[in-house]
Amino acid sequence: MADLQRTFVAVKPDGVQRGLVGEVISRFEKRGLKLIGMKMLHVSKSMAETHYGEHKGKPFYDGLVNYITLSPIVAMVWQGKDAVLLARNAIGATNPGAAAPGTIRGDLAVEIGRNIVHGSDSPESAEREIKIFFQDSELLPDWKRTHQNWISE
Ligand code: IDP
Ligand code: MG
Repeated sequence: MADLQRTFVAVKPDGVQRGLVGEVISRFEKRGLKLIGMKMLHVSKSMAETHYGEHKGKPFYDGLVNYITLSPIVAMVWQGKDAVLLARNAIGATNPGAAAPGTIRGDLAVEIGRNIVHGSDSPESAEREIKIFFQDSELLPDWKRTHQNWISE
């Protein structure tokens, strides 16, 4: 399948603290994406700086690195047709105030600095981000879902 993609999704420290891990996972499961890797970890400052390198120099950068390292996250890799766009749409706009109802941020968050969840913004970002958080051996891209044919033709 040409458009089979992986995307990196993380429940950020606020989402974990607020008990929203299950809620976030549930939305992706129900949508039909396939979970191929998951772990809980405490992000180090250097991992945070690598992951958010594109934002270095912006006014919110120091606060962002602090936020993501405050307490554990749950890191996940989801696979499916157009997984990157599907996940971004399900997550909603960066600023929860502008996020549509029905999206994770639009339903569960109020502030840009506490927006619960991360999702890769392109297939290239996804591959880069997955490598920061997972070894290849920690991913199970080939497990068979018995109802796969009822999700994709
Ligand atoms: P994204 O998470 O929707 O891809 P980005 O623009 O890549 O949004 O920003 C990364 C993260 O940085 C956001 O999810 C949010 O946590 C934080 N962030 C972005 N802009 C601001 C801001 O203006 N103030 C505080 N935090 C911000
Ligand atoms: Mg981003």
